[in-house]
Amino acid sequence: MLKNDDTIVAIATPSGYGAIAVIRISGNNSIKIIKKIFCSFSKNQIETNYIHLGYIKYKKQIIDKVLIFLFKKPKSYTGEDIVEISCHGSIYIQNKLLSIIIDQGARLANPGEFTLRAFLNGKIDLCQAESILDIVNSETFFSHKFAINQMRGNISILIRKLSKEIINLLSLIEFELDFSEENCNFINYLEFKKMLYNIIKKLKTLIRSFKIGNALKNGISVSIIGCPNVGKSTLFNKLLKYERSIVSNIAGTTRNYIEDSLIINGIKFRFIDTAGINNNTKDYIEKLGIKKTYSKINKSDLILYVFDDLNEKFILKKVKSLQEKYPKKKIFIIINKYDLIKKKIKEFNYKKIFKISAKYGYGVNNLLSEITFFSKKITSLKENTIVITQTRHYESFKKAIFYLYKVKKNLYSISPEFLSIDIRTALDYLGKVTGEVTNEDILSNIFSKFCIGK
Ligand SMILES: Nc1nc2c(ncn2[C@@H]2O[C@H](COP(=O)(O)OP(=O)(O)O)[C@@H](O)[C@H]2O)c(=O)[nH]1
Ligand SMILES: [Mg+2]
Repeated sequence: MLKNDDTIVAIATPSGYGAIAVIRISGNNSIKIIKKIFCSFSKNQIETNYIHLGYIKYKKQIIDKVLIFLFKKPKSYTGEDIVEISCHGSIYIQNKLLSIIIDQGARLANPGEFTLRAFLNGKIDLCQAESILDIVNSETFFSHKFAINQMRGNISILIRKLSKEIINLLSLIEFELDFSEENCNFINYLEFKKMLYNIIKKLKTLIRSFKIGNALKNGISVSIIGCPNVGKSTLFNKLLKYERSIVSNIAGTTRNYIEDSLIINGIKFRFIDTAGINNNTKDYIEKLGIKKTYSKINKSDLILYVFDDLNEKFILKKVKSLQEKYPKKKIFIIINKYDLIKKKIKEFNYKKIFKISAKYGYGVNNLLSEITFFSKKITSLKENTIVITQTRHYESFKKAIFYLYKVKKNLYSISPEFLSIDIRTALDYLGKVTGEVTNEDILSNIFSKFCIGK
Protein backbone atom coordinates (compact mmCIF):
# COMPACT_ATOMS: atom_id res chain seq x y z
CA MET A 1 0.00 0.00 0.00
CA LEU A 2 2.96 2.27 0.62
CA LYS A 3 4.18 1.63 -2.87
CA ASN A 4 2.94 4.38 -5.15
CA ASP A 5 3.75 5.02 -8.74
CA ASP A 6 2.63 8.63 -8.85
CA THR A 7 5.09 11.49 -9.27
CA ILE A 8 6.18 13.39 -6.17
CA VAL A 9 7.83 16.76 -5.71
CA ALA A 10 9.39 18.65 -2.80
CA ILE A 11 11.82 21.40 -1.96
CA ALA A 12 14.90 19.49 -0.78
CA THR A 13 16.79 22.41 0.73
CA PRO A 14 15.92 24.07 4.06
CA SER A 15 13.08 26.56 4.02
CA GLY A 16 13.95 30.23 3.73
CA TYR A 17 16.23 32.34 1.59
CA GLY A 18 19.50 30.94 0.27
CA ALA A 19 21.88 31.34 -2.64
CA ILE A 20 20.24 28.42 -4.38
CA ALA A 21 17.50 25.93 -3.61
CA VAL A 22 16.90 22.44 -4.94
CA ILE A 23 13.55 21.06 -5.97
CA ARG A 24 13.29 17.38 -6.51
CA ILE A 25 10.78 15.45 -8.60
CA SER A 26 10.58 11.65 -8.70
CA GLY A 27 8.30 9.30 -10.57
CA ASN A 28 7.15 8.24 -14.01
CA ASN A 29 6.02 11.70 -15.07
CA SER A 30 8.95 13.73 -13.80
CA ILE A 31 10.72 14.06 -17.17
CA LYS A 32 7.44 14.70 -18.97
CA ILE A 33 6.62 17.48 -16.53
CA ILE A 34 9.99 19.20 -16.82
CA LYS A 35 9.83 19.10 -20.61
CA LYS A 36 6.61 21.13 -20.43
CA ILE A 37 8.06 23.97 -18.37
CA PHE A 38 11.79 24.05 -19.17
CA CYS A 39 13.33 25.92 -22.12
CA SER A 40 16.89 24.77 -22.56
CA PHE A 41 19.55 27.23 -23.76
CA SER A 42 21.04 24.45 -25.81
CA LYS A 43 19.43 23.45 -29.08
CA ASN A 44 19.72 19.76 -28.26
CA GLN A 45 16.93 17.76 -26.76
CA ILE A 46 17.18 17.50 -22.97
CA GLU A 47 18.86 14.25 -22.17
CA THR A 48 19.36 12.25 -19.00
CA ASN A 49 22.73 12.13 -17.27
CA TYR A 50 23.40 15.72 -18.38
CA ILE A 51 23.02 19.03 -16.62
CA HIS A 52 21.03 21.61 -18.57
CA LEU A 53 20.88 25.35 -18.23
CA GLY A 54 17.71 27.16 -19.18
CA TYR A 55 14.56 29.01 -18.11
CA ILE A 56 11.56 27.69 -16.30
CA LYS A 57 8.65 29.29 -18.15
CA TYR A 58 5.03 29.12 -17.16
CA LYS A 59 2.14 30.79 -18.97
CA LYS A 60 4.67 32.75 -21.03
CA GLN A 61 6.31 34.14 -17.90
CA ILE A 62 9.96 33.41 -17.05
CA ILE A 63 10.09 32.23 -13.47
CA ASP A 64 13.82 31.63 -13.07
CA LYS A 65 17.06 30.69 -14.77
CA VAL A 66 17.88 27.23 -13.47
CA LEU A 67 20.03 24.16 -13.81
CA ILE A 68 18.30 20.84 -14.16
CA PHE A 69 19.75 17.41 -13.49
CA LEU A 70 18.07 14.35 -14.98
CA PHE A 71 18.46 10.81 -13.73
CA LYS A 72 16.81 8.01 -15.65
CA LYS A 73 15.50 5.01 -13.70
CA PRO A 74 16.82 2.78 -12.26
CA LYS A 75 20.06 4.74 -11.88
CA SER A 76 18.76 7.32 -9.44
CA TYR A 77 18.36 7.81 -5.70
CA THR A 78 14.79 6.52 -5.67
CA GLY A 79 15.20 4.06 -8.52
CA GLU A 80 12.64 6.14 -10.47
CA ASP A 81 13.08 8.94 -13.01
CA ILE A 82 14.32 11.95 -11.06
CA VAL A 83 14.63 15.60 -12.00
CA GLU A 84 16.44 18.02 -9.71
CA ILE A 85 16.00 21.71 -10.32
CA SER A 86 18.64 23.99 -8.94
CA CYS A 87 16.99 27.41 -8.79
CA HIS A 88 17.70 30.71 -7.07
CA GLY A 89 16.93 30.55 -3.38
CA SER A 90 14.08 33.06 -3.27
CA ILE A 91 11.12 31.86 -1.25
CA TYR A 92 8.82 33.16 -3.98
CA ILE A 93 10.62 31.20 -6.72
CA GLN A 94 10.71 28.01 -4.67
CA ASN A 95 7.01 28.12 -3.89
CA LYS A 96 6.09 29.13 -7.41
CA LEU A 97 8.04 26.24 -8.94
CA LEU A 98 6.48 23.86 -6.47
CA SER A 99 2.97 24.96 -7.33
CA ILE A 100 3.65 24.85 -11.09
CA ILE A 101 4.95 21.31 -10.85
CA ILE A 102 1.95 20.30 -8.75
CA ASP A 103 -0.29 21.91 -11.41
CA GLN A 104 1.36 19.64 -13.95
CA GLY A 105 0.22 16.58 -12.04
CA ALA A 106 2.85 15.90 -9.40
CA ARG A 107 1.95 15.50 -5.74
CA LEU A 108 3.72 17.06 -2.74
CA ALA A 109 5.95 14.36 -1.23
CA ASN A 110 5.43 13.09 2.30
CA PRO A 111 8.31 13.27 4.80
CA GLY A 112 11.03 10.83 3.79
CA GLU A 113 9.10 9.63 0.75
CA PHE A 114 12.09 9.82 -1.61
CA THR A 115 14.10 7.58 0.72
CA LEU A 116 11.09 5.33 1.27
CA ARG A 117 10.88 4.83 -2.50
CA ALA A 118 14.61 4.11 -2.61
CA PHE A 119 13.97 1.38 -0.04
CA LEU A 120 10.87 -0.02 -1.74
CA ASN A 121 12.70 -0.11 -5.08
CA GLY A 122 15.58 -2.05 -3.53
CA LYS A 123 18.19 0.71 -3.88
CA ILE A 124 19.01 0.59 -0.17
CA ASP A 125 17.96 -1.50 2.81
CA LEU A 126 16.12 -0.13 5.83
CA CYS A 127 19.23 0.17 7.92
CA GLN A 128 20.85 2.28 5.21
CA ALA A 129 17.71 4.39 4.85
CA GLU A 130 17.88 5.24 8.55
CA SER A 131 21.54 6.15 8.18
CA ILE A 132 20.57 8.84 5.67
CA LEU A 133 18.57 10.61 8.37
CA ASP A 134 21.51 10.29 10.72
CA ILE A 135 23.85 11.76 8.13
CA VAL A 136 21.54 14.73 7.66
CA ASN A 137 21.37 15.20 11.43
CA SER A 138 25.01 14.51 12.23
CA GLU A 139 26.67 17.21 14.28
CA THR A 140 29.93 15.68 15.39
CA PHE A 141 32.87 13.67 14.07
CA PHE A 142 31.59 10.45 15.65
CA SER A 143 27.89 10.73 14.83
CA HIS A 144 28.91 11.43 11.24
CA LYS A 145 31.35 8.53 11.14
CA PHE A 146 28.81 5.99 12.41
CA ALA A 147 26.15 7.26 10.03
CA ILE A 148 28.51 6.99 7.05
CA ASN A 149 29.55 3.46 8.05
CA GLN A 150 25.91 2.48 8.36
CA MET A 151 25.12 4.00 4.97
CA ARG A 152 27.97 2.04 3.46
CA GLY A 153 26.28 -1.09 4.79
CA ASN A 154 28.56 -2.32 7.57
CA ILE A 155 25.65 -3.28 9.83
CA SER A 156 23.70 -4.78 6.95
CA ILE A 157 26.67 -6.96 5.95
CA LEU A 158 27.07 -8.20 9.51
CA ILE A 159 23.36 -8.94 9.78
CA ARG A 160 23.41 -10.90 6.55
CA LYS A 161 26.32 -12.94 7.88
CA LEU A 162 24.56 -13.61 11.16
CA SER A 163 21.34 -14.50 9.35
CA LYS A 164 23.24 -17.05 7.29
CA GLU A 165 24.62 -18.58 10.46
CA ILE A 166 21.12 -18.75 11.94
CA ILE A 167 19.87 -20.38 8.74
CA ASN A 168 22.59 -22.99 9.18
CA LEU A 169 21.23 -23.71 12.65
CA LEU A 170 17.79 -23.96 11.20
CA SER A 171 18.84 -26.42 8.56
CA LEU A 172 20.43 -28.64 11.19
CA ILE A 173 17.18 -28.66 13.15
CA GLU A 174 15.07 -29.20 10.08
CA PHE A 175 17.27 -32.04 8.95
CA GLU A 176 16.57 -33.59 12.31
CA LEU A 177 12.86 -33.02 11.76
CA ASP A 178 12.90 -34.84 8.43
CA PHE A 179 14.26 -37.91 10.10
CA SER A 180 12.44 -37.66 13.40
CA GLU A 181 10.36 -40.72 12.57
CA GLU A 182 13.44 -42.87 12.53
CA ASN A 183 14.07 -42.24 16.18
CA CYS A 184 17.69 -41.33 16.04
CA ASN A 185 19.55 -38.07 16.52
CA PHE A 186 21.23 -36.44 13.61
CA ILE A 187 22.16 -33.21 15.30
CA ASN A 188 25.59 -32.98 16.68
CA TYR A 189 24.39 -31.15 19.77
CA LEU A 190 27.81 -29.98 20.79
CA GLU A 191 28.42 -28.50 17.38
CA PHE A 192 24.97 -26.93 17.38
CA LYS A 193 25.51 -25.34 20.77
CA LYS A 194 28.86 -23.96 19.71
CA MET A 195 27.29 -22.31 16.68
CA LEU A 196 24.47 -20.94 18.79
CA TYR A 197 26.86 -19.48 21.36
CA ASN A 198 28.88 -17.88 18.66
CA ILE A 199 25.86 -16.08 17.21
CA ILE A 200 24.67 -14.95 20.64
CA LYS A 201 28.14 -13.64 21.40
CA LYS A 202 28.22 -11.52 18.26
CA LEU A 203 24.74 -10.17 18.93
CA LYS A 204 25.72 -9.30 22.47
CA THR A 205 28.70 -7.31 21.20
CA LEU A 206 26.31 -5.33 19.02
CA ILE A 207 23.99 -4.70 21.94
CA ARG A 208 26.87 -3.48 24.07
CA SER A 209 27.94 -1.09 21.33
CA PHE A 210 24.59 0.70 21.62
CA LYS A 211 25.61 2.45 24.84
CA ILE A 212 28.56 3.97 23.02
CA GLY A 213 26.58 4.62 19.86
CA ASN A 214 23.80 6.32 21.73
CA ALA A 215 26.19 8.44 23.80
CA LEU A 216 28.07 9.53 20.71
CA LYS A 217 25.01 10.21 18.63
CA ASN A 218 22.90 12.01 21.20
CA GLY A 219 25.68 13.33 23.41
CA ILE A 220 27.17 12.23 26.71
CA SER A 221 24.90 13.63 29.36
CA VAL A 222 26.40 15.36 32.35
CA SER A 223 24.05 16.50 35.13
CA ILE A 224 25.05 19.25 37.52
CA ILE A 225 23.34 18.67 40.83
CA GLY A 226 23.54 19.87 44.42
CA CYS A 227 21.76 21.92 47.07
CA PRO A 228 20.28 25.31 46.14
CA ASN A 229 22.75 28.19 45.80
CA VAL A 230 25.95 26.15 45.62
CA GLY A 231 26.68 27.58 42.15
CA LYS A 232 25.32 24.94 39.77
CA SER A 233 24.00 27.44 37.25
CA THR A 234 27.20 29.46 37.46
CA LEU A 235 29.21 26.33 36.66
CA PHE A 236 26.82 25.39 33.87
CA ASN A 237 27.28 28.81 32.25
CA LYS A 238 31.04 28.66 32.70
CA LEU A 239 31.23 25.26 31.02
CA LEU A 240 29.12 26.45 28.09
CA LYS A 241 30.96 29.78 27.99
CA TYR A 242 27.80 31.91 27.95
CA GLU A 243 25.02 33.02 30.27
CA ARG A 244 22.55 30.25 29.51
CA SER A 245 21.06 29.83 32.94
CA ILE A 246 19.91 32.48 35.43
CA VAL A 247 22.31 32.91 38.34
CA SER A 248 21.14 34.54 41.57
CA ASN A 249 21.69 34.26 45.26
CA ILE A 250 18.01 33.43 45.75
CA ALA A 251 17.67 29.74 46.51
CA GLY A 252 15.35 27.89 44.13
CA THR A 253 16.06 30.11 41.09
CA THR A 254 16.47 27.16 38.72
CA ARG A 255 13.14 25.44 38.95
CA ASN A 256 13.14 23.34 35.84
CA TYR A 257 16.22 21.72 34.37
CA ILE A 258 18.02 23.48 31.53
CA GLU A 259 19.99 21.62 28.94
CA ASP A 260 22.57 22.73 26.40
CA SER A 261 25.33 21.05 24.48
CA LEU A 262 28.97 21.58 23.77
CA ILE A 263 31.15 19.72 21.30
CA ILE A 264 34.65 18.93 22.50
CA ASN A 265 37.07 16.98 20.29
CA GLY A 266 34.30 15.64 18.10
CA ILE A 267 32.23 14.44 21.02
CA LYS A 268 28.97 16.04 22.01
CA PHE A 269 28.29 16.70 25.68
CA ARG A 270 24.87 17.57 26.98
CA PHE A 271 25.18 19.55 30.18
CA ILE A 272 22.09 19.71 32.36
CA ASP A 273 21.60 22.37 35.01
CA THR A 274 19.11 21.04 37.53
CA ALA A 275 16.89 22.41 40.26
CA GLY A 276 18.69 22.37 43.61
CA ILE A 277 17.86 19.42 45.82
CA ASN A 278 16.12 20.79 48.86
CA ASN A 279 14.40 17.98 50.70
CA ASN A 280 12.69 20.35 53.13
CA THR A 281 10.83 22.43 50.59
CA LYS A 282 7.07 22.79 50.82
CA ASP A 283 6.89 24.60 47.47
CA TYR A 284 4.95 22.50 44.98
CA ILE A 285 6.81 23.77 41.87
CA GLU A 286 10.18 23.30 43.55
CA LYS A 287 9.18 19.76 44.46
CA LEU A 288 8.31 19.04 40.83
CA GLY A 289 11.70 20.44 39.77
CA ILE A 290 13.49 18.19 42.25
CA LYS A 291 11.59 15.19 40.93
CA LYS A 292 12.88 16.06 37.46
CA THR A 293 16.40 16.38 38.84
CA TYR A 294 16.25 12.76 39.98
CA SER A 295 14.95 11.60 36.66
CA LYS A 296 17.83 13.44 34.94
CA ILE A 297 20.36 11.84 37.29
CA ASN A 298 18.99 8.48 36.31
CA LYS A 299 19.55 9.15 32.62
CA SER A 300 22.96 10.78 32.91
CA ASP A 301 26.33 9.31 32.11
CA LEU A 302 28.12 11.53 34.61
CA ILE A 303 27.04 13.52 37.67
CA LEU A 304 28.78 16.66 38.85
CA TYR A 305 27.77 16.89 42.51
CA VAL A 306 28.42 20.48 43.58
CA PHE A 307 29.02 21.67 47.16
CA ASP A 308 30.07 24.98 48.62
CA ASP A 309 30.74 23.49 51.99
CA LEU A 310 33.94 22.08 53.33
CA ASN A 311 32.51 19.54 55.67
CA GLU A 312 34.02 16.28 54.47
CA LYS A 313 31.68 14.13 56.54
CA PHE A 314 28.58 15.89 55.19
CA ILE A 315 29.79 15.70 51.59
CA LEU A 316 30.74 12.06 51.71
CA LYS A 317 27.46 11.18 53.39
CA LYS A 318 25.52 12.90 50.59
CA VAL A 319 27.63 11.34 47.85
CA LYS A 320 27.43 7.91 49.42
CA SER A 321 23.66 8.07 49.64
CA LEU A 322 23.40 9.13 45.99
CA GLN A 323 25.81 6.41 44.94
CA GLU A 324 23.71 3.86 46.80
CA LYS A 325 20.66 5.04 44.92
CA TYR A 326 22.51 4.92 41.57
CA PRO A 327 25.28 2.36 42.07
CA LYS A 328 26.63 2.42 38.53
CA LYS A 329 26.77 6.19 38.04
CA LYS A 330 30.03 8.02 37.88
CA ILE A 331 30.00 10.96 40.30
CA PHE A 332 32.50 13.82 40.44
CA ILE A 333 32.61 15.77 43.71
CA ILE A 334 32.95 19.49 43.05
CA ILE A 335 33.81 21.98 45.78
CA ASN A 336 32.79 25.36 44.47
CA LYS A 337 33.37 28.95 45.65
CA TYR A 338 36.99 28.11 46.33
CA ASP A 339 37.74 31.85 46.13
CA LEU A 340 35.76 32.34 49.36
CA ILE A 341 37.39 29.51 51.18
CA LYS A 342 40.22 30.85 53.25
CA LYS A 343 41.77 27.67 54.53
CA LYS A 344 43.41 25.16 52.22
CA ILE A 345 41.34 22.11 51.46
CA LYS A 346 43.16 18.88 51.96
CA GLU A 347 42.34 15.98 49.70
CA PHE A 348 39.58 13.77 50.93
CA ASN A 349 40.65 10.49 52.29
CA TYR A 350 39.03 8.21 49.79
CA LYS A 351 37.50 10.31 47.06
CA LYS A 352 38.89 12.62 44.47
CA ILE A 353 37.58 16.17 44.64
CA PHE A 354 37.60 19.10 42.22
CA LYS A 355 38.25 22.47 43.79
CA ILE A 356 36.84 25.21 41.62
CA SER A 357 35.51 28.70 41.53
CA ALA A 358 32.75 28.64 38.93
CA LYS A 359 32.35 32.40 39.19
CA TYR A 360 35.98 33.23 38.45
CA GLY A 361 36.81 30.19 36.36
CA TYR A 362 39.39 28.66 38.65
CA GLY A 363 39.71 24.88 38.12
CA VAL A 364 37.01 24.77 35.42
CA ASN A 365 39.38 23.82 32.60
CA ASN A 366 40.84 21.05 34.68
CA LEU A 367 37.31 19.80 35.34
CA LEU A 368 36.53 19.91 31.63
CA SER A 369 39.59 17.88 30.75
CA GLU A 370 38.64 15.27 33.37
CA ILE A 371 35.16 15.14 31.85
CA THR A 372 36.67 14.57 28.41
CA PHE A 373 38.98 11.95 29.84
CA PHE A 374 36.00 10.18 31.40
CA SER A 375 34.16 10.28 28.05
CA LYS A 376 37.09 8.51 26.39
CA LYS A 377 36.39 5.53 28.60
CA ILE A 378 32.89 5.37 27.17
CA THR A 379 33.89 6.09 23.64
CA SER A 380 37.22 4.36 23.17
CA LEU A 381 36.72 2.20 20.15
CA LYS A 382 38.86 0.02 18.00
CA GLU A 383 38.96 1.16 14.41
CA ASN A 384 36.19 -0.53 12.35
CA THR A 385 34.16 -1.52 15.38
CA ILE A 386 30.56 -1.80 14.34
CA VAL A 387 28.45 0.45 16.50
CA ILE A 388 24.69 0.57 16.54
CA THR A 389 23.01 3.88 17.19
CA GLN A 390 19.32 3.14 16.64
CA THR A 391 17.02 2.07 19.45
CA ARG A 392 15.06 0.10 16.87
CA HIS A 393 18.10 -2.04 16.03
CA TYR A 394 18.99 -2.43 19.69
CA GLU A 395 15.52 -3.74 20.47
CA SER A 396 15.47 -6.15 17.54
CA PHE A 397 18.86 -7.58 18.49
CA LYS A 398 17.71 -8.00 22.08
CA LYS A 399 14.62 -9.88 20.90
CA ALA A 400 16.75 -12.08 18.62
CA ILE A 401 19.00 -12.96 21.56
CA PHE A 402 15.98 -13.72 23.71
CA TYR A 403 14.75 -16.32 21.23
CA LEU A 404 18.19 -17.83 20.72
CA TYR A 405 18.58 -18.19 24.48
CA LYS A 406 15.22 -19.89 24.55
CA VAL A 407 16.52 -22.38 21.99
CA LYS A 408 19.61 -22.97 24.08
CA LYS A 409 17.57 -23.56 27.22
CA ASN A 410 15.15 -25.96 25.56
CA LEU A 411 17.59 -27.71 23.31
CA TYR A 412 17.27 -31.09 24.97
CA SER A 413 13.79 -30.77 26.30
CA ILE A 414 11.45 -29.80 23.48
CA SER A 415 10.87 -31.16 20.03
CA PRO A 416 12.87 -29.73 17.11
CA GLU A 417 9.65 -28.34 15.58
CA PHE A 418 9.36 -25.85 18.42
CA LEU A 419 13.04 -25.08 18.42
CA SER A 420 12.75 -24.27 14.77
CA ILE A 421 9.91 -21.79 15.44
CA ASP A 422 12.11 -19.88 17.90
CA ILE A 423 15.08 -19.87 15.55
CA ARG A 424 12.89 -18.48 12.81
CA THR A 425 11.60 -15.76 15.13
CA ALA A 426 15.18 -14.75 15.92
CA LEU A 427 15.90 -14.66 12.21
CA ASP A 428 12.86 -12.45 11.64
CA TYR A 429 14.11 -9.96 14.20
CA LEU A 430 17.37 -9.62 12.29
CA GLY A 431 15.38 -9.25 9.09
CA LYS A 432 13.44 -6.40 10.67
CA VAL A 433 16.61 -4.38 11.04
CA THR A 434 17.48 -4.54 7.36
CA GLY A 435 13.85 -4.41 6.28
CA GLU A 436 13.66 -7.89 4.80
CA VAL A 437 10.84 -8.39 7.26
CA THR A 438 8.76 -5.29 7.59
CA ASN A 439 5.29 -3.85 7.73
CA GLU A 440 3.57 -0.57 7.14
CA ASP A 441 3.74 0.52 10.79
CA ILE A 442 7.49 0.07 10.98
CA LEU A 443 7.99 1.98 7.74
CA SER A 444 5.71 4.88 8.58
CA ASN A 445 7.33 5.18 11.97
CA ILE A 446 10.80 5.38 10.44
CA PHE A 447 10.06 7.68 7.53
CA SER A 448 7.84 10.09 9.40
CA LYS A 449 11.00 11.25 11.20
CA PHE A 450 12.49 12.44 7.92
CA CYS A 451 12.04 15.90 6.56
CA ILE A 452 10.05 16.55 3.40
CA GLY A 453 12.32 16.38 0.37
CA LYS A 454 14.61 13.64 1.73
N1 LIG B 1 32.24 33.84 45.35
C1 LIG B 1 31.65 32.97 44.55
N2 LIG B 1 30.32 33.00 44.35
C2 LIG B 1 29.76 32.11 43.53
C3 LIG B 1 30.54 31.13 42.86
N3 LIG B 1 29.70 30.37 42.11
C4 LIG B 1 28.47 30.88 42.30
N4 LIG B 1 28.49 31.92 43.15
C5 LIG B 1 27.34 32.72 43.60
O1 LIG B 1 26.43 31.89 44.30
C6 LIG B 1 25.09 32.32 44.09
C7 LIG B 1 24.26 31.17 43.59
O2 LIG B 1 24.71 30.79 42.32
P1 LIG B 1 23.84 29.91 41.32
O3 LIG B 1 24.72 29.53 40.19
O4 LIG B 1 22.58 30.60 40.98
O5 LIG B 1 23.54 28.66 42.25
P2 LIG B 1 22.55 27.42 42.00
O6 LIG B 1 21.34 27.67 42.82
O7 LIG B 1 23.30 26.23 42.54
O8 LIG B 1 22.28 27.32 40.56
C8 LIG B 1 25.18 33.47 43.09
O9 LIG B 1 25.10 34.68 43.80
C9 LIG B 1 26.55 33.28 42.44
O10 LIG B 1 27.10 34.49 41.98
C10 LIG B 1 31.96 31.12 43.08
O11 LIG B 1 32.71 30.32 42.54
N5 LIG B 1 32.45 32.06 43.94
MG1 LIG C 1 20.50 27.38 39.55
